[in-house]
Amino acid sequence: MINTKSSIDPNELRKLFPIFAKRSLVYLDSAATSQKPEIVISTVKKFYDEYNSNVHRSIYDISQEATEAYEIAREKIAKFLNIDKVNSIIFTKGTTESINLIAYSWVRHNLQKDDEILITEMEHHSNIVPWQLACKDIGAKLKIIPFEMDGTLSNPEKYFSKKTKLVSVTHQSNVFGTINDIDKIITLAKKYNAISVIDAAQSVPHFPVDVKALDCDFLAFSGHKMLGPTGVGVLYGKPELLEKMNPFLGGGEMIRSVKLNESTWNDIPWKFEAGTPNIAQAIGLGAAIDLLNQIGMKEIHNYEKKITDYTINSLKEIDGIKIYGNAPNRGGVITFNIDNIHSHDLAQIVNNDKIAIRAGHHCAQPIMNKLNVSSTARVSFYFYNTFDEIDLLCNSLKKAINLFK
Ligand code: 7TS
Repeated sequence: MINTKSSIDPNELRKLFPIFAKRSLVYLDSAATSQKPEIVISTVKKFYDEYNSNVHRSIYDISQEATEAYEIAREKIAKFLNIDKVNSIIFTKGTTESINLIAYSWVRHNLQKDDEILITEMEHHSNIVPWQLACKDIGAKLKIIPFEMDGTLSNPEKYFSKKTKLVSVTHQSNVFGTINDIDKIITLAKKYNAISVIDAAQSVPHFPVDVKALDCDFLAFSGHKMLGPTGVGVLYGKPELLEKMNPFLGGGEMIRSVKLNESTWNDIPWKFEAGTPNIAQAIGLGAAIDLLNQIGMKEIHNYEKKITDYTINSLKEIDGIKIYGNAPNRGGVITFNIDNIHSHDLAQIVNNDKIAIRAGHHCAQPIMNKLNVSSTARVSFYFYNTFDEIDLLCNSLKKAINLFK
């Protein structure tokens, strides 16, 4: 029997999300993007209703208010990650832009021909392609730590060498749900004098991440996967690295002075925030963090562990199901296929029961290639999912099997 007891009451917490009152929806795709609570929506609306203006530019009241709210959001993020130096938090568009920023502003200025970047075979495309592009420009090599068929990484040290200059690894896989031992990766990076980058897109939203304790060099995540609006994400970088790095995008706000033939740069983090940022979205992300803190990240993680165990047990009862990944330490993402039914057909059929699941390659084609499948179905959770919803999913999947008999 799975213990389903938790301090989280998903039925109560669901009431914070307007979408669940407005439509019948079993939403099992939070790894793609989370739903948005009323407090985030109203915080964004309040910005536009009451103090819409640009930041860091003007002395009139509403501009001061906007600047203060934007910078308070940055402070909330630093605190959430247990980071002392607020200037190490850069607002970006999301994980993808955060990783590209490192590839442009650090890698292209610090790597040389034949140097190596190390990633794993279980990365999202956004933690593969930026490095491929950079390696191509520099003549550097992209090396891969393969995953085992249970969705874990074994013996990563084998792939490090004196040439390894940067290692970038996902904290939690968006396909297998595996929570990787990033402490080990960061320790290895230090041993080999390489820069460590953590793709925390699937971890920061779901369990406590203590960046001070991790002591990684960079960490990237997206606001929209953690109750926040789309269009805002974060890059954490060690200030001593950020200080030395070249800017990413050039334009307004990232400068100290501009002459027609040369310019100098603003302090960090603003050196990396060219142009008008996503102000309302950043402030909305601050509201999301307040709510996550109220609910409790440990509690969220424990609840998601329980619903994940319950789902795996329930899915295993279904004939012809194959679940990919079986890591002992995992989060709320489960990927599977059912014999003779294409994952897109599965997603379509459960959609008729108002159940939203993801089907496809999950922006992780190298994983699909190794599993020898073109696509899979995937369910992923947040604290607003109930055990009843899992029963509805399993009934709907059984209906699909009967349809294809
Ligand atoms: N890294 C991981 C591990 C991810 O899961 C995602 C998005 C990204 C990076 C990119 O985040 P973005 O906000 O910049 O797009 N993952 C997914 C997913 O699994 N389904 O849709 C998006």
